[in-house]
Amino acid sequence: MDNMLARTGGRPARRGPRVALASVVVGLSAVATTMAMASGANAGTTLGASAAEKGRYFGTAVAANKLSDTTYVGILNREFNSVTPENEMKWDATEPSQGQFSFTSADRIVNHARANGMQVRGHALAWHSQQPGWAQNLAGGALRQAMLNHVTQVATYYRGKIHSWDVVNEAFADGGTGARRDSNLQRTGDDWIEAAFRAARAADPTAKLCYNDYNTDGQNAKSNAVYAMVQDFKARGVPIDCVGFQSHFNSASPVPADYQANLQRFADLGVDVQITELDIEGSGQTQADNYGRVVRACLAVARCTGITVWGIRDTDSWRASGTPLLFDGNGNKKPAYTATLDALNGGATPPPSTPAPSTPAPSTPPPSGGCSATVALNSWNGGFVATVRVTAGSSGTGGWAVAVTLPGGATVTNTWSARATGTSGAVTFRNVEYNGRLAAGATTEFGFQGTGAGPTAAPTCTAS
Ligand code: 9MR
Repeated sequence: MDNMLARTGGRPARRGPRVALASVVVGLSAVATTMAMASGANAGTTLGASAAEKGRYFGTAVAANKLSDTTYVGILNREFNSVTPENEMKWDATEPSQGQFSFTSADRIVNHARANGMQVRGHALAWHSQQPGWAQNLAGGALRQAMLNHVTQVATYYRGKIHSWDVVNEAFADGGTGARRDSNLQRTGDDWIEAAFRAARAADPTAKLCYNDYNTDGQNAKSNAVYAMVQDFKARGVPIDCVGFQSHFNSASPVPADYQANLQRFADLGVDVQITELDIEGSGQTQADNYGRVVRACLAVARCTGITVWGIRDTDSWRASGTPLLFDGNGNKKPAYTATLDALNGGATPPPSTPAPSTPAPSTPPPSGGCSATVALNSWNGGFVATVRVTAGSSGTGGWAVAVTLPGGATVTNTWSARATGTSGAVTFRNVEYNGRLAAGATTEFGFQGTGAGPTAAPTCTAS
């Protein structure tokens, strides 16, 4: 590990779970995670330092039970400046019984990373796979609520420690349909993905929020469907900051010819792109060339902010027989390692631009005038998510306040993109810094989550 990077991560890990759902608001704030930039002696000689010279991170999946393997830890600390827990943050690991959270294994990885100046990618909050048995047996409103609670609790516990979260993993089907993957989560309603992103933003406004998938590395029906979703999220103000491309390659699924172009078209939507689970089956120069291509593609896309390989040594891989990684079973560097390092040290490319917040604030001075608001409700037995659309009147707004009346017994548990006053009965939601100023006819959205029944009466909007 590069010493310069090590010094950037010196804050002590905070211990002990934070409690339940925040009852007041966490407003969406611009995500400004400072990239560790190395310029020290190791630049050009290790993956992490060389990537940092290009304004990127270079990470690996880590398994907590290997942190006692000295060869493994030696390579980890020397070469990488980002880690992704391979299994330890998944739903089955972190909430084995409903409402009972277990962070011991994930904490081992997070604490190791922080002690060594490495960033952490959180993986994964909501996924059809690796669910605990109790969640597999839930459906409908109960599952939706359990999923949102899981997202909220885990993202809250790790608030401030996660560079990027894979909020939703693998939600689209393979094949040519571009459809969503059928799953218990999908059967709770199409909006489960955006609900998860909103809950994650409310819980940790500092983490970048990613959608992560495989077989989306080139342009195809599946990646087109993800593209359309991201485009729609950006248009409607659903908080999404990044798209993860897993990049598991082998002879049946090679690095696509349009890999770089595909990364670029997503970046052009206004999100960061990240290579999240890279492994390439093979050996020798062919494998090395493929690694080089992938790294150069990322460096050529300004908003490709980092690369994570899915394990350290071939023997650590979920596909060990395909020898898909950068180090052999003895921890020796393979030709693929050299090609990767050479590519990282190659020609100059612009560093990633500072990501824009999901909804940039208009720079025009605040006008005044009226506004109106409508509520779209997604309700289930015992809870709801309300999405409120605010529309400025003919004079525009300099700020707005939306008054909502909740039925008896209902309580607001989470709010995003607004600040709430009160949690039950008459609740007023006011704009946050970036979404108060609306030009005539312009709209913005905020949302809140609650227990009990959602509002039935129309909200009233007051502009300032
Ligand atoms: O590498 C992970 C392996 O140890 C687990 O057994 C497997 C179970 O689903 O998940 C592997 O990681 C997956 C990742 O979480 C999501 N994308 C596909 C990865 C490889 O299966």
